[in-house]
Amino acid sequence: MSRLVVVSNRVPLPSERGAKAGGLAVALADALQPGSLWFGWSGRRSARGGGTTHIQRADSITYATVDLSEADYNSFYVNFANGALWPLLHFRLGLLDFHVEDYAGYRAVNRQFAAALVPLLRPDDLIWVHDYHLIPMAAELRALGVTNRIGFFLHTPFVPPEVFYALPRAPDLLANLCRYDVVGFHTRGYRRAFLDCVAQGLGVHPDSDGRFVWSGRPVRAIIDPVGIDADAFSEQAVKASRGNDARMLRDSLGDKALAIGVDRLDYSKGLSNRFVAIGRFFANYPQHRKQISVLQVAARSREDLGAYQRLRRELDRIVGETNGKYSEFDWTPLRYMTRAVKRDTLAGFFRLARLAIVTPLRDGMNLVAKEYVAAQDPDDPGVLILSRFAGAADELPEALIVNPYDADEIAEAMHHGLSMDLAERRERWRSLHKNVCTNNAHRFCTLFLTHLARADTQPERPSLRAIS
Ligand code: GDG
Repeated sequence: MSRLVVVSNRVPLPSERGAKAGGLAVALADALQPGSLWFGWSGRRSARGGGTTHIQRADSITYATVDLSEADYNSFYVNFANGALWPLLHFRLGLLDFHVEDYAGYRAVNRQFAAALVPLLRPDDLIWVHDYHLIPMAAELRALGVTNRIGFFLHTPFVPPEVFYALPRAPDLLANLCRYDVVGFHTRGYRRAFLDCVAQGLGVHPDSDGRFVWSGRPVRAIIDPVGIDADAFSEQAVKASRGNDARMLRDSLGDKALAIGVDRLDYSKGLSNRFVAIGRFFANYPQHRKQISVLQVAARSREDLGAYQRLRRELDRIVGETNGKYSEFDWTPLRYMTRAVKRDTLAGFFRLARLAIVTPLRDGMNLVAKEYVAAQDPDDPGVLILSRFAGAADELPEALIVNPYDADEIAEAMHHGLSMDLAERRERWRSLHKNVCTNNAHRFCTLFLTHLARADTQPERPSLRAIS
């Protein structure tokens, strides 16, 4: 059997796990069989940058990491990946801040990563690269003579040509993305957008299965929604709901219900709009005042970027206004924290919550929606309010689907969710839960790796040339 080599920007080192267990580590846990290798950035900045590869082993998995220099960290990670690509891929052209030297830095770090990875590779390794930071990895590995099968999964949305081509150097980036054997997206819509960009920008016409030939190699674009380990999360939620943190939260609520939001503090997550909608809810439905508190956990992220600093100030302001307007001496409508919470504690909080408010303006998938469903008590489940612009909405239509820009609609969904009878809550939850259990982390990894293992690496075949 081939060895799996995972490549991602941040490597979740065993020594660092805890409060920040990210979605990627959870989604890939199943695929990482003993013997696998995980390669990427150490999270450290050092004067010499990526000169040395640090190797750690835990549970028969090898973690290989490199540092970044301060200059590379700024151009690759802060400025291009998160200051240009992230807003672009979330339809936020107004926030796109492109500088050609940052793109050069992005390309250079991908080249450094490829050079550090090559000595660790074996001829039959399957290489699985993750996310927008590392789009040029395959091209850089190929330039160094790597002939292995290489796949890429994009965790964000992909955008249609009229948005994508606003990015200077977009054709170069897209041509690099087409150097993989398999390119995976969460939804049909994202794959469609990618194939439209390929057709429009590269003049190549993919077939109805998402296959085409680029640079002499067959490429296949697939739909593979990311999932969670629903059973494990559910167990964690049951256990944590009996633990200390859940008890303290329950005691602090008294007889009031809980609504919960959990997101990285990111403008894509729609937190400003959500907070305005929560104010609207208490204005439009005064009968719920003092009956429910909303807890928003918004772990700080990417604090080096101005857009994130501005967002944080804006959220502080809206929370202050909302609480100033509606609080009573014995009741706070909106509890807001910008520190991360431990994963098992979160699972317990999800189980306590009567409502989850998951309203990103755009989101590749959104795992919180799936975690909330997995954490519920089947006999008395809560209600999920979900943005139509999260990839998860494609799979979870039995949630209360809302337009995250419409404060009245979110307020109405909160009222609807709180008024919903037990029979309807159970019926909706059963369908949601079935989906979360079926489209789980195991299926996500197996589907991708099956496609990758079967990828046709032969140079251009006549049948494919005819359609390109
Ligand atoms: C990207 C895409 C796509 C959140 N706060 C805390 C915490 N979390 C955990 C959640 C969840 C994960 O982090 C966040 O996953 P999301 O999917 O919601 O969002 P992104 O971080 O933006 O992830 C997204 C995902 O990749 C996977 O493909 O779904 O669309 O943007 O697991 O529970 N975990 C802990 N403390 C926190 O305070 N421990």
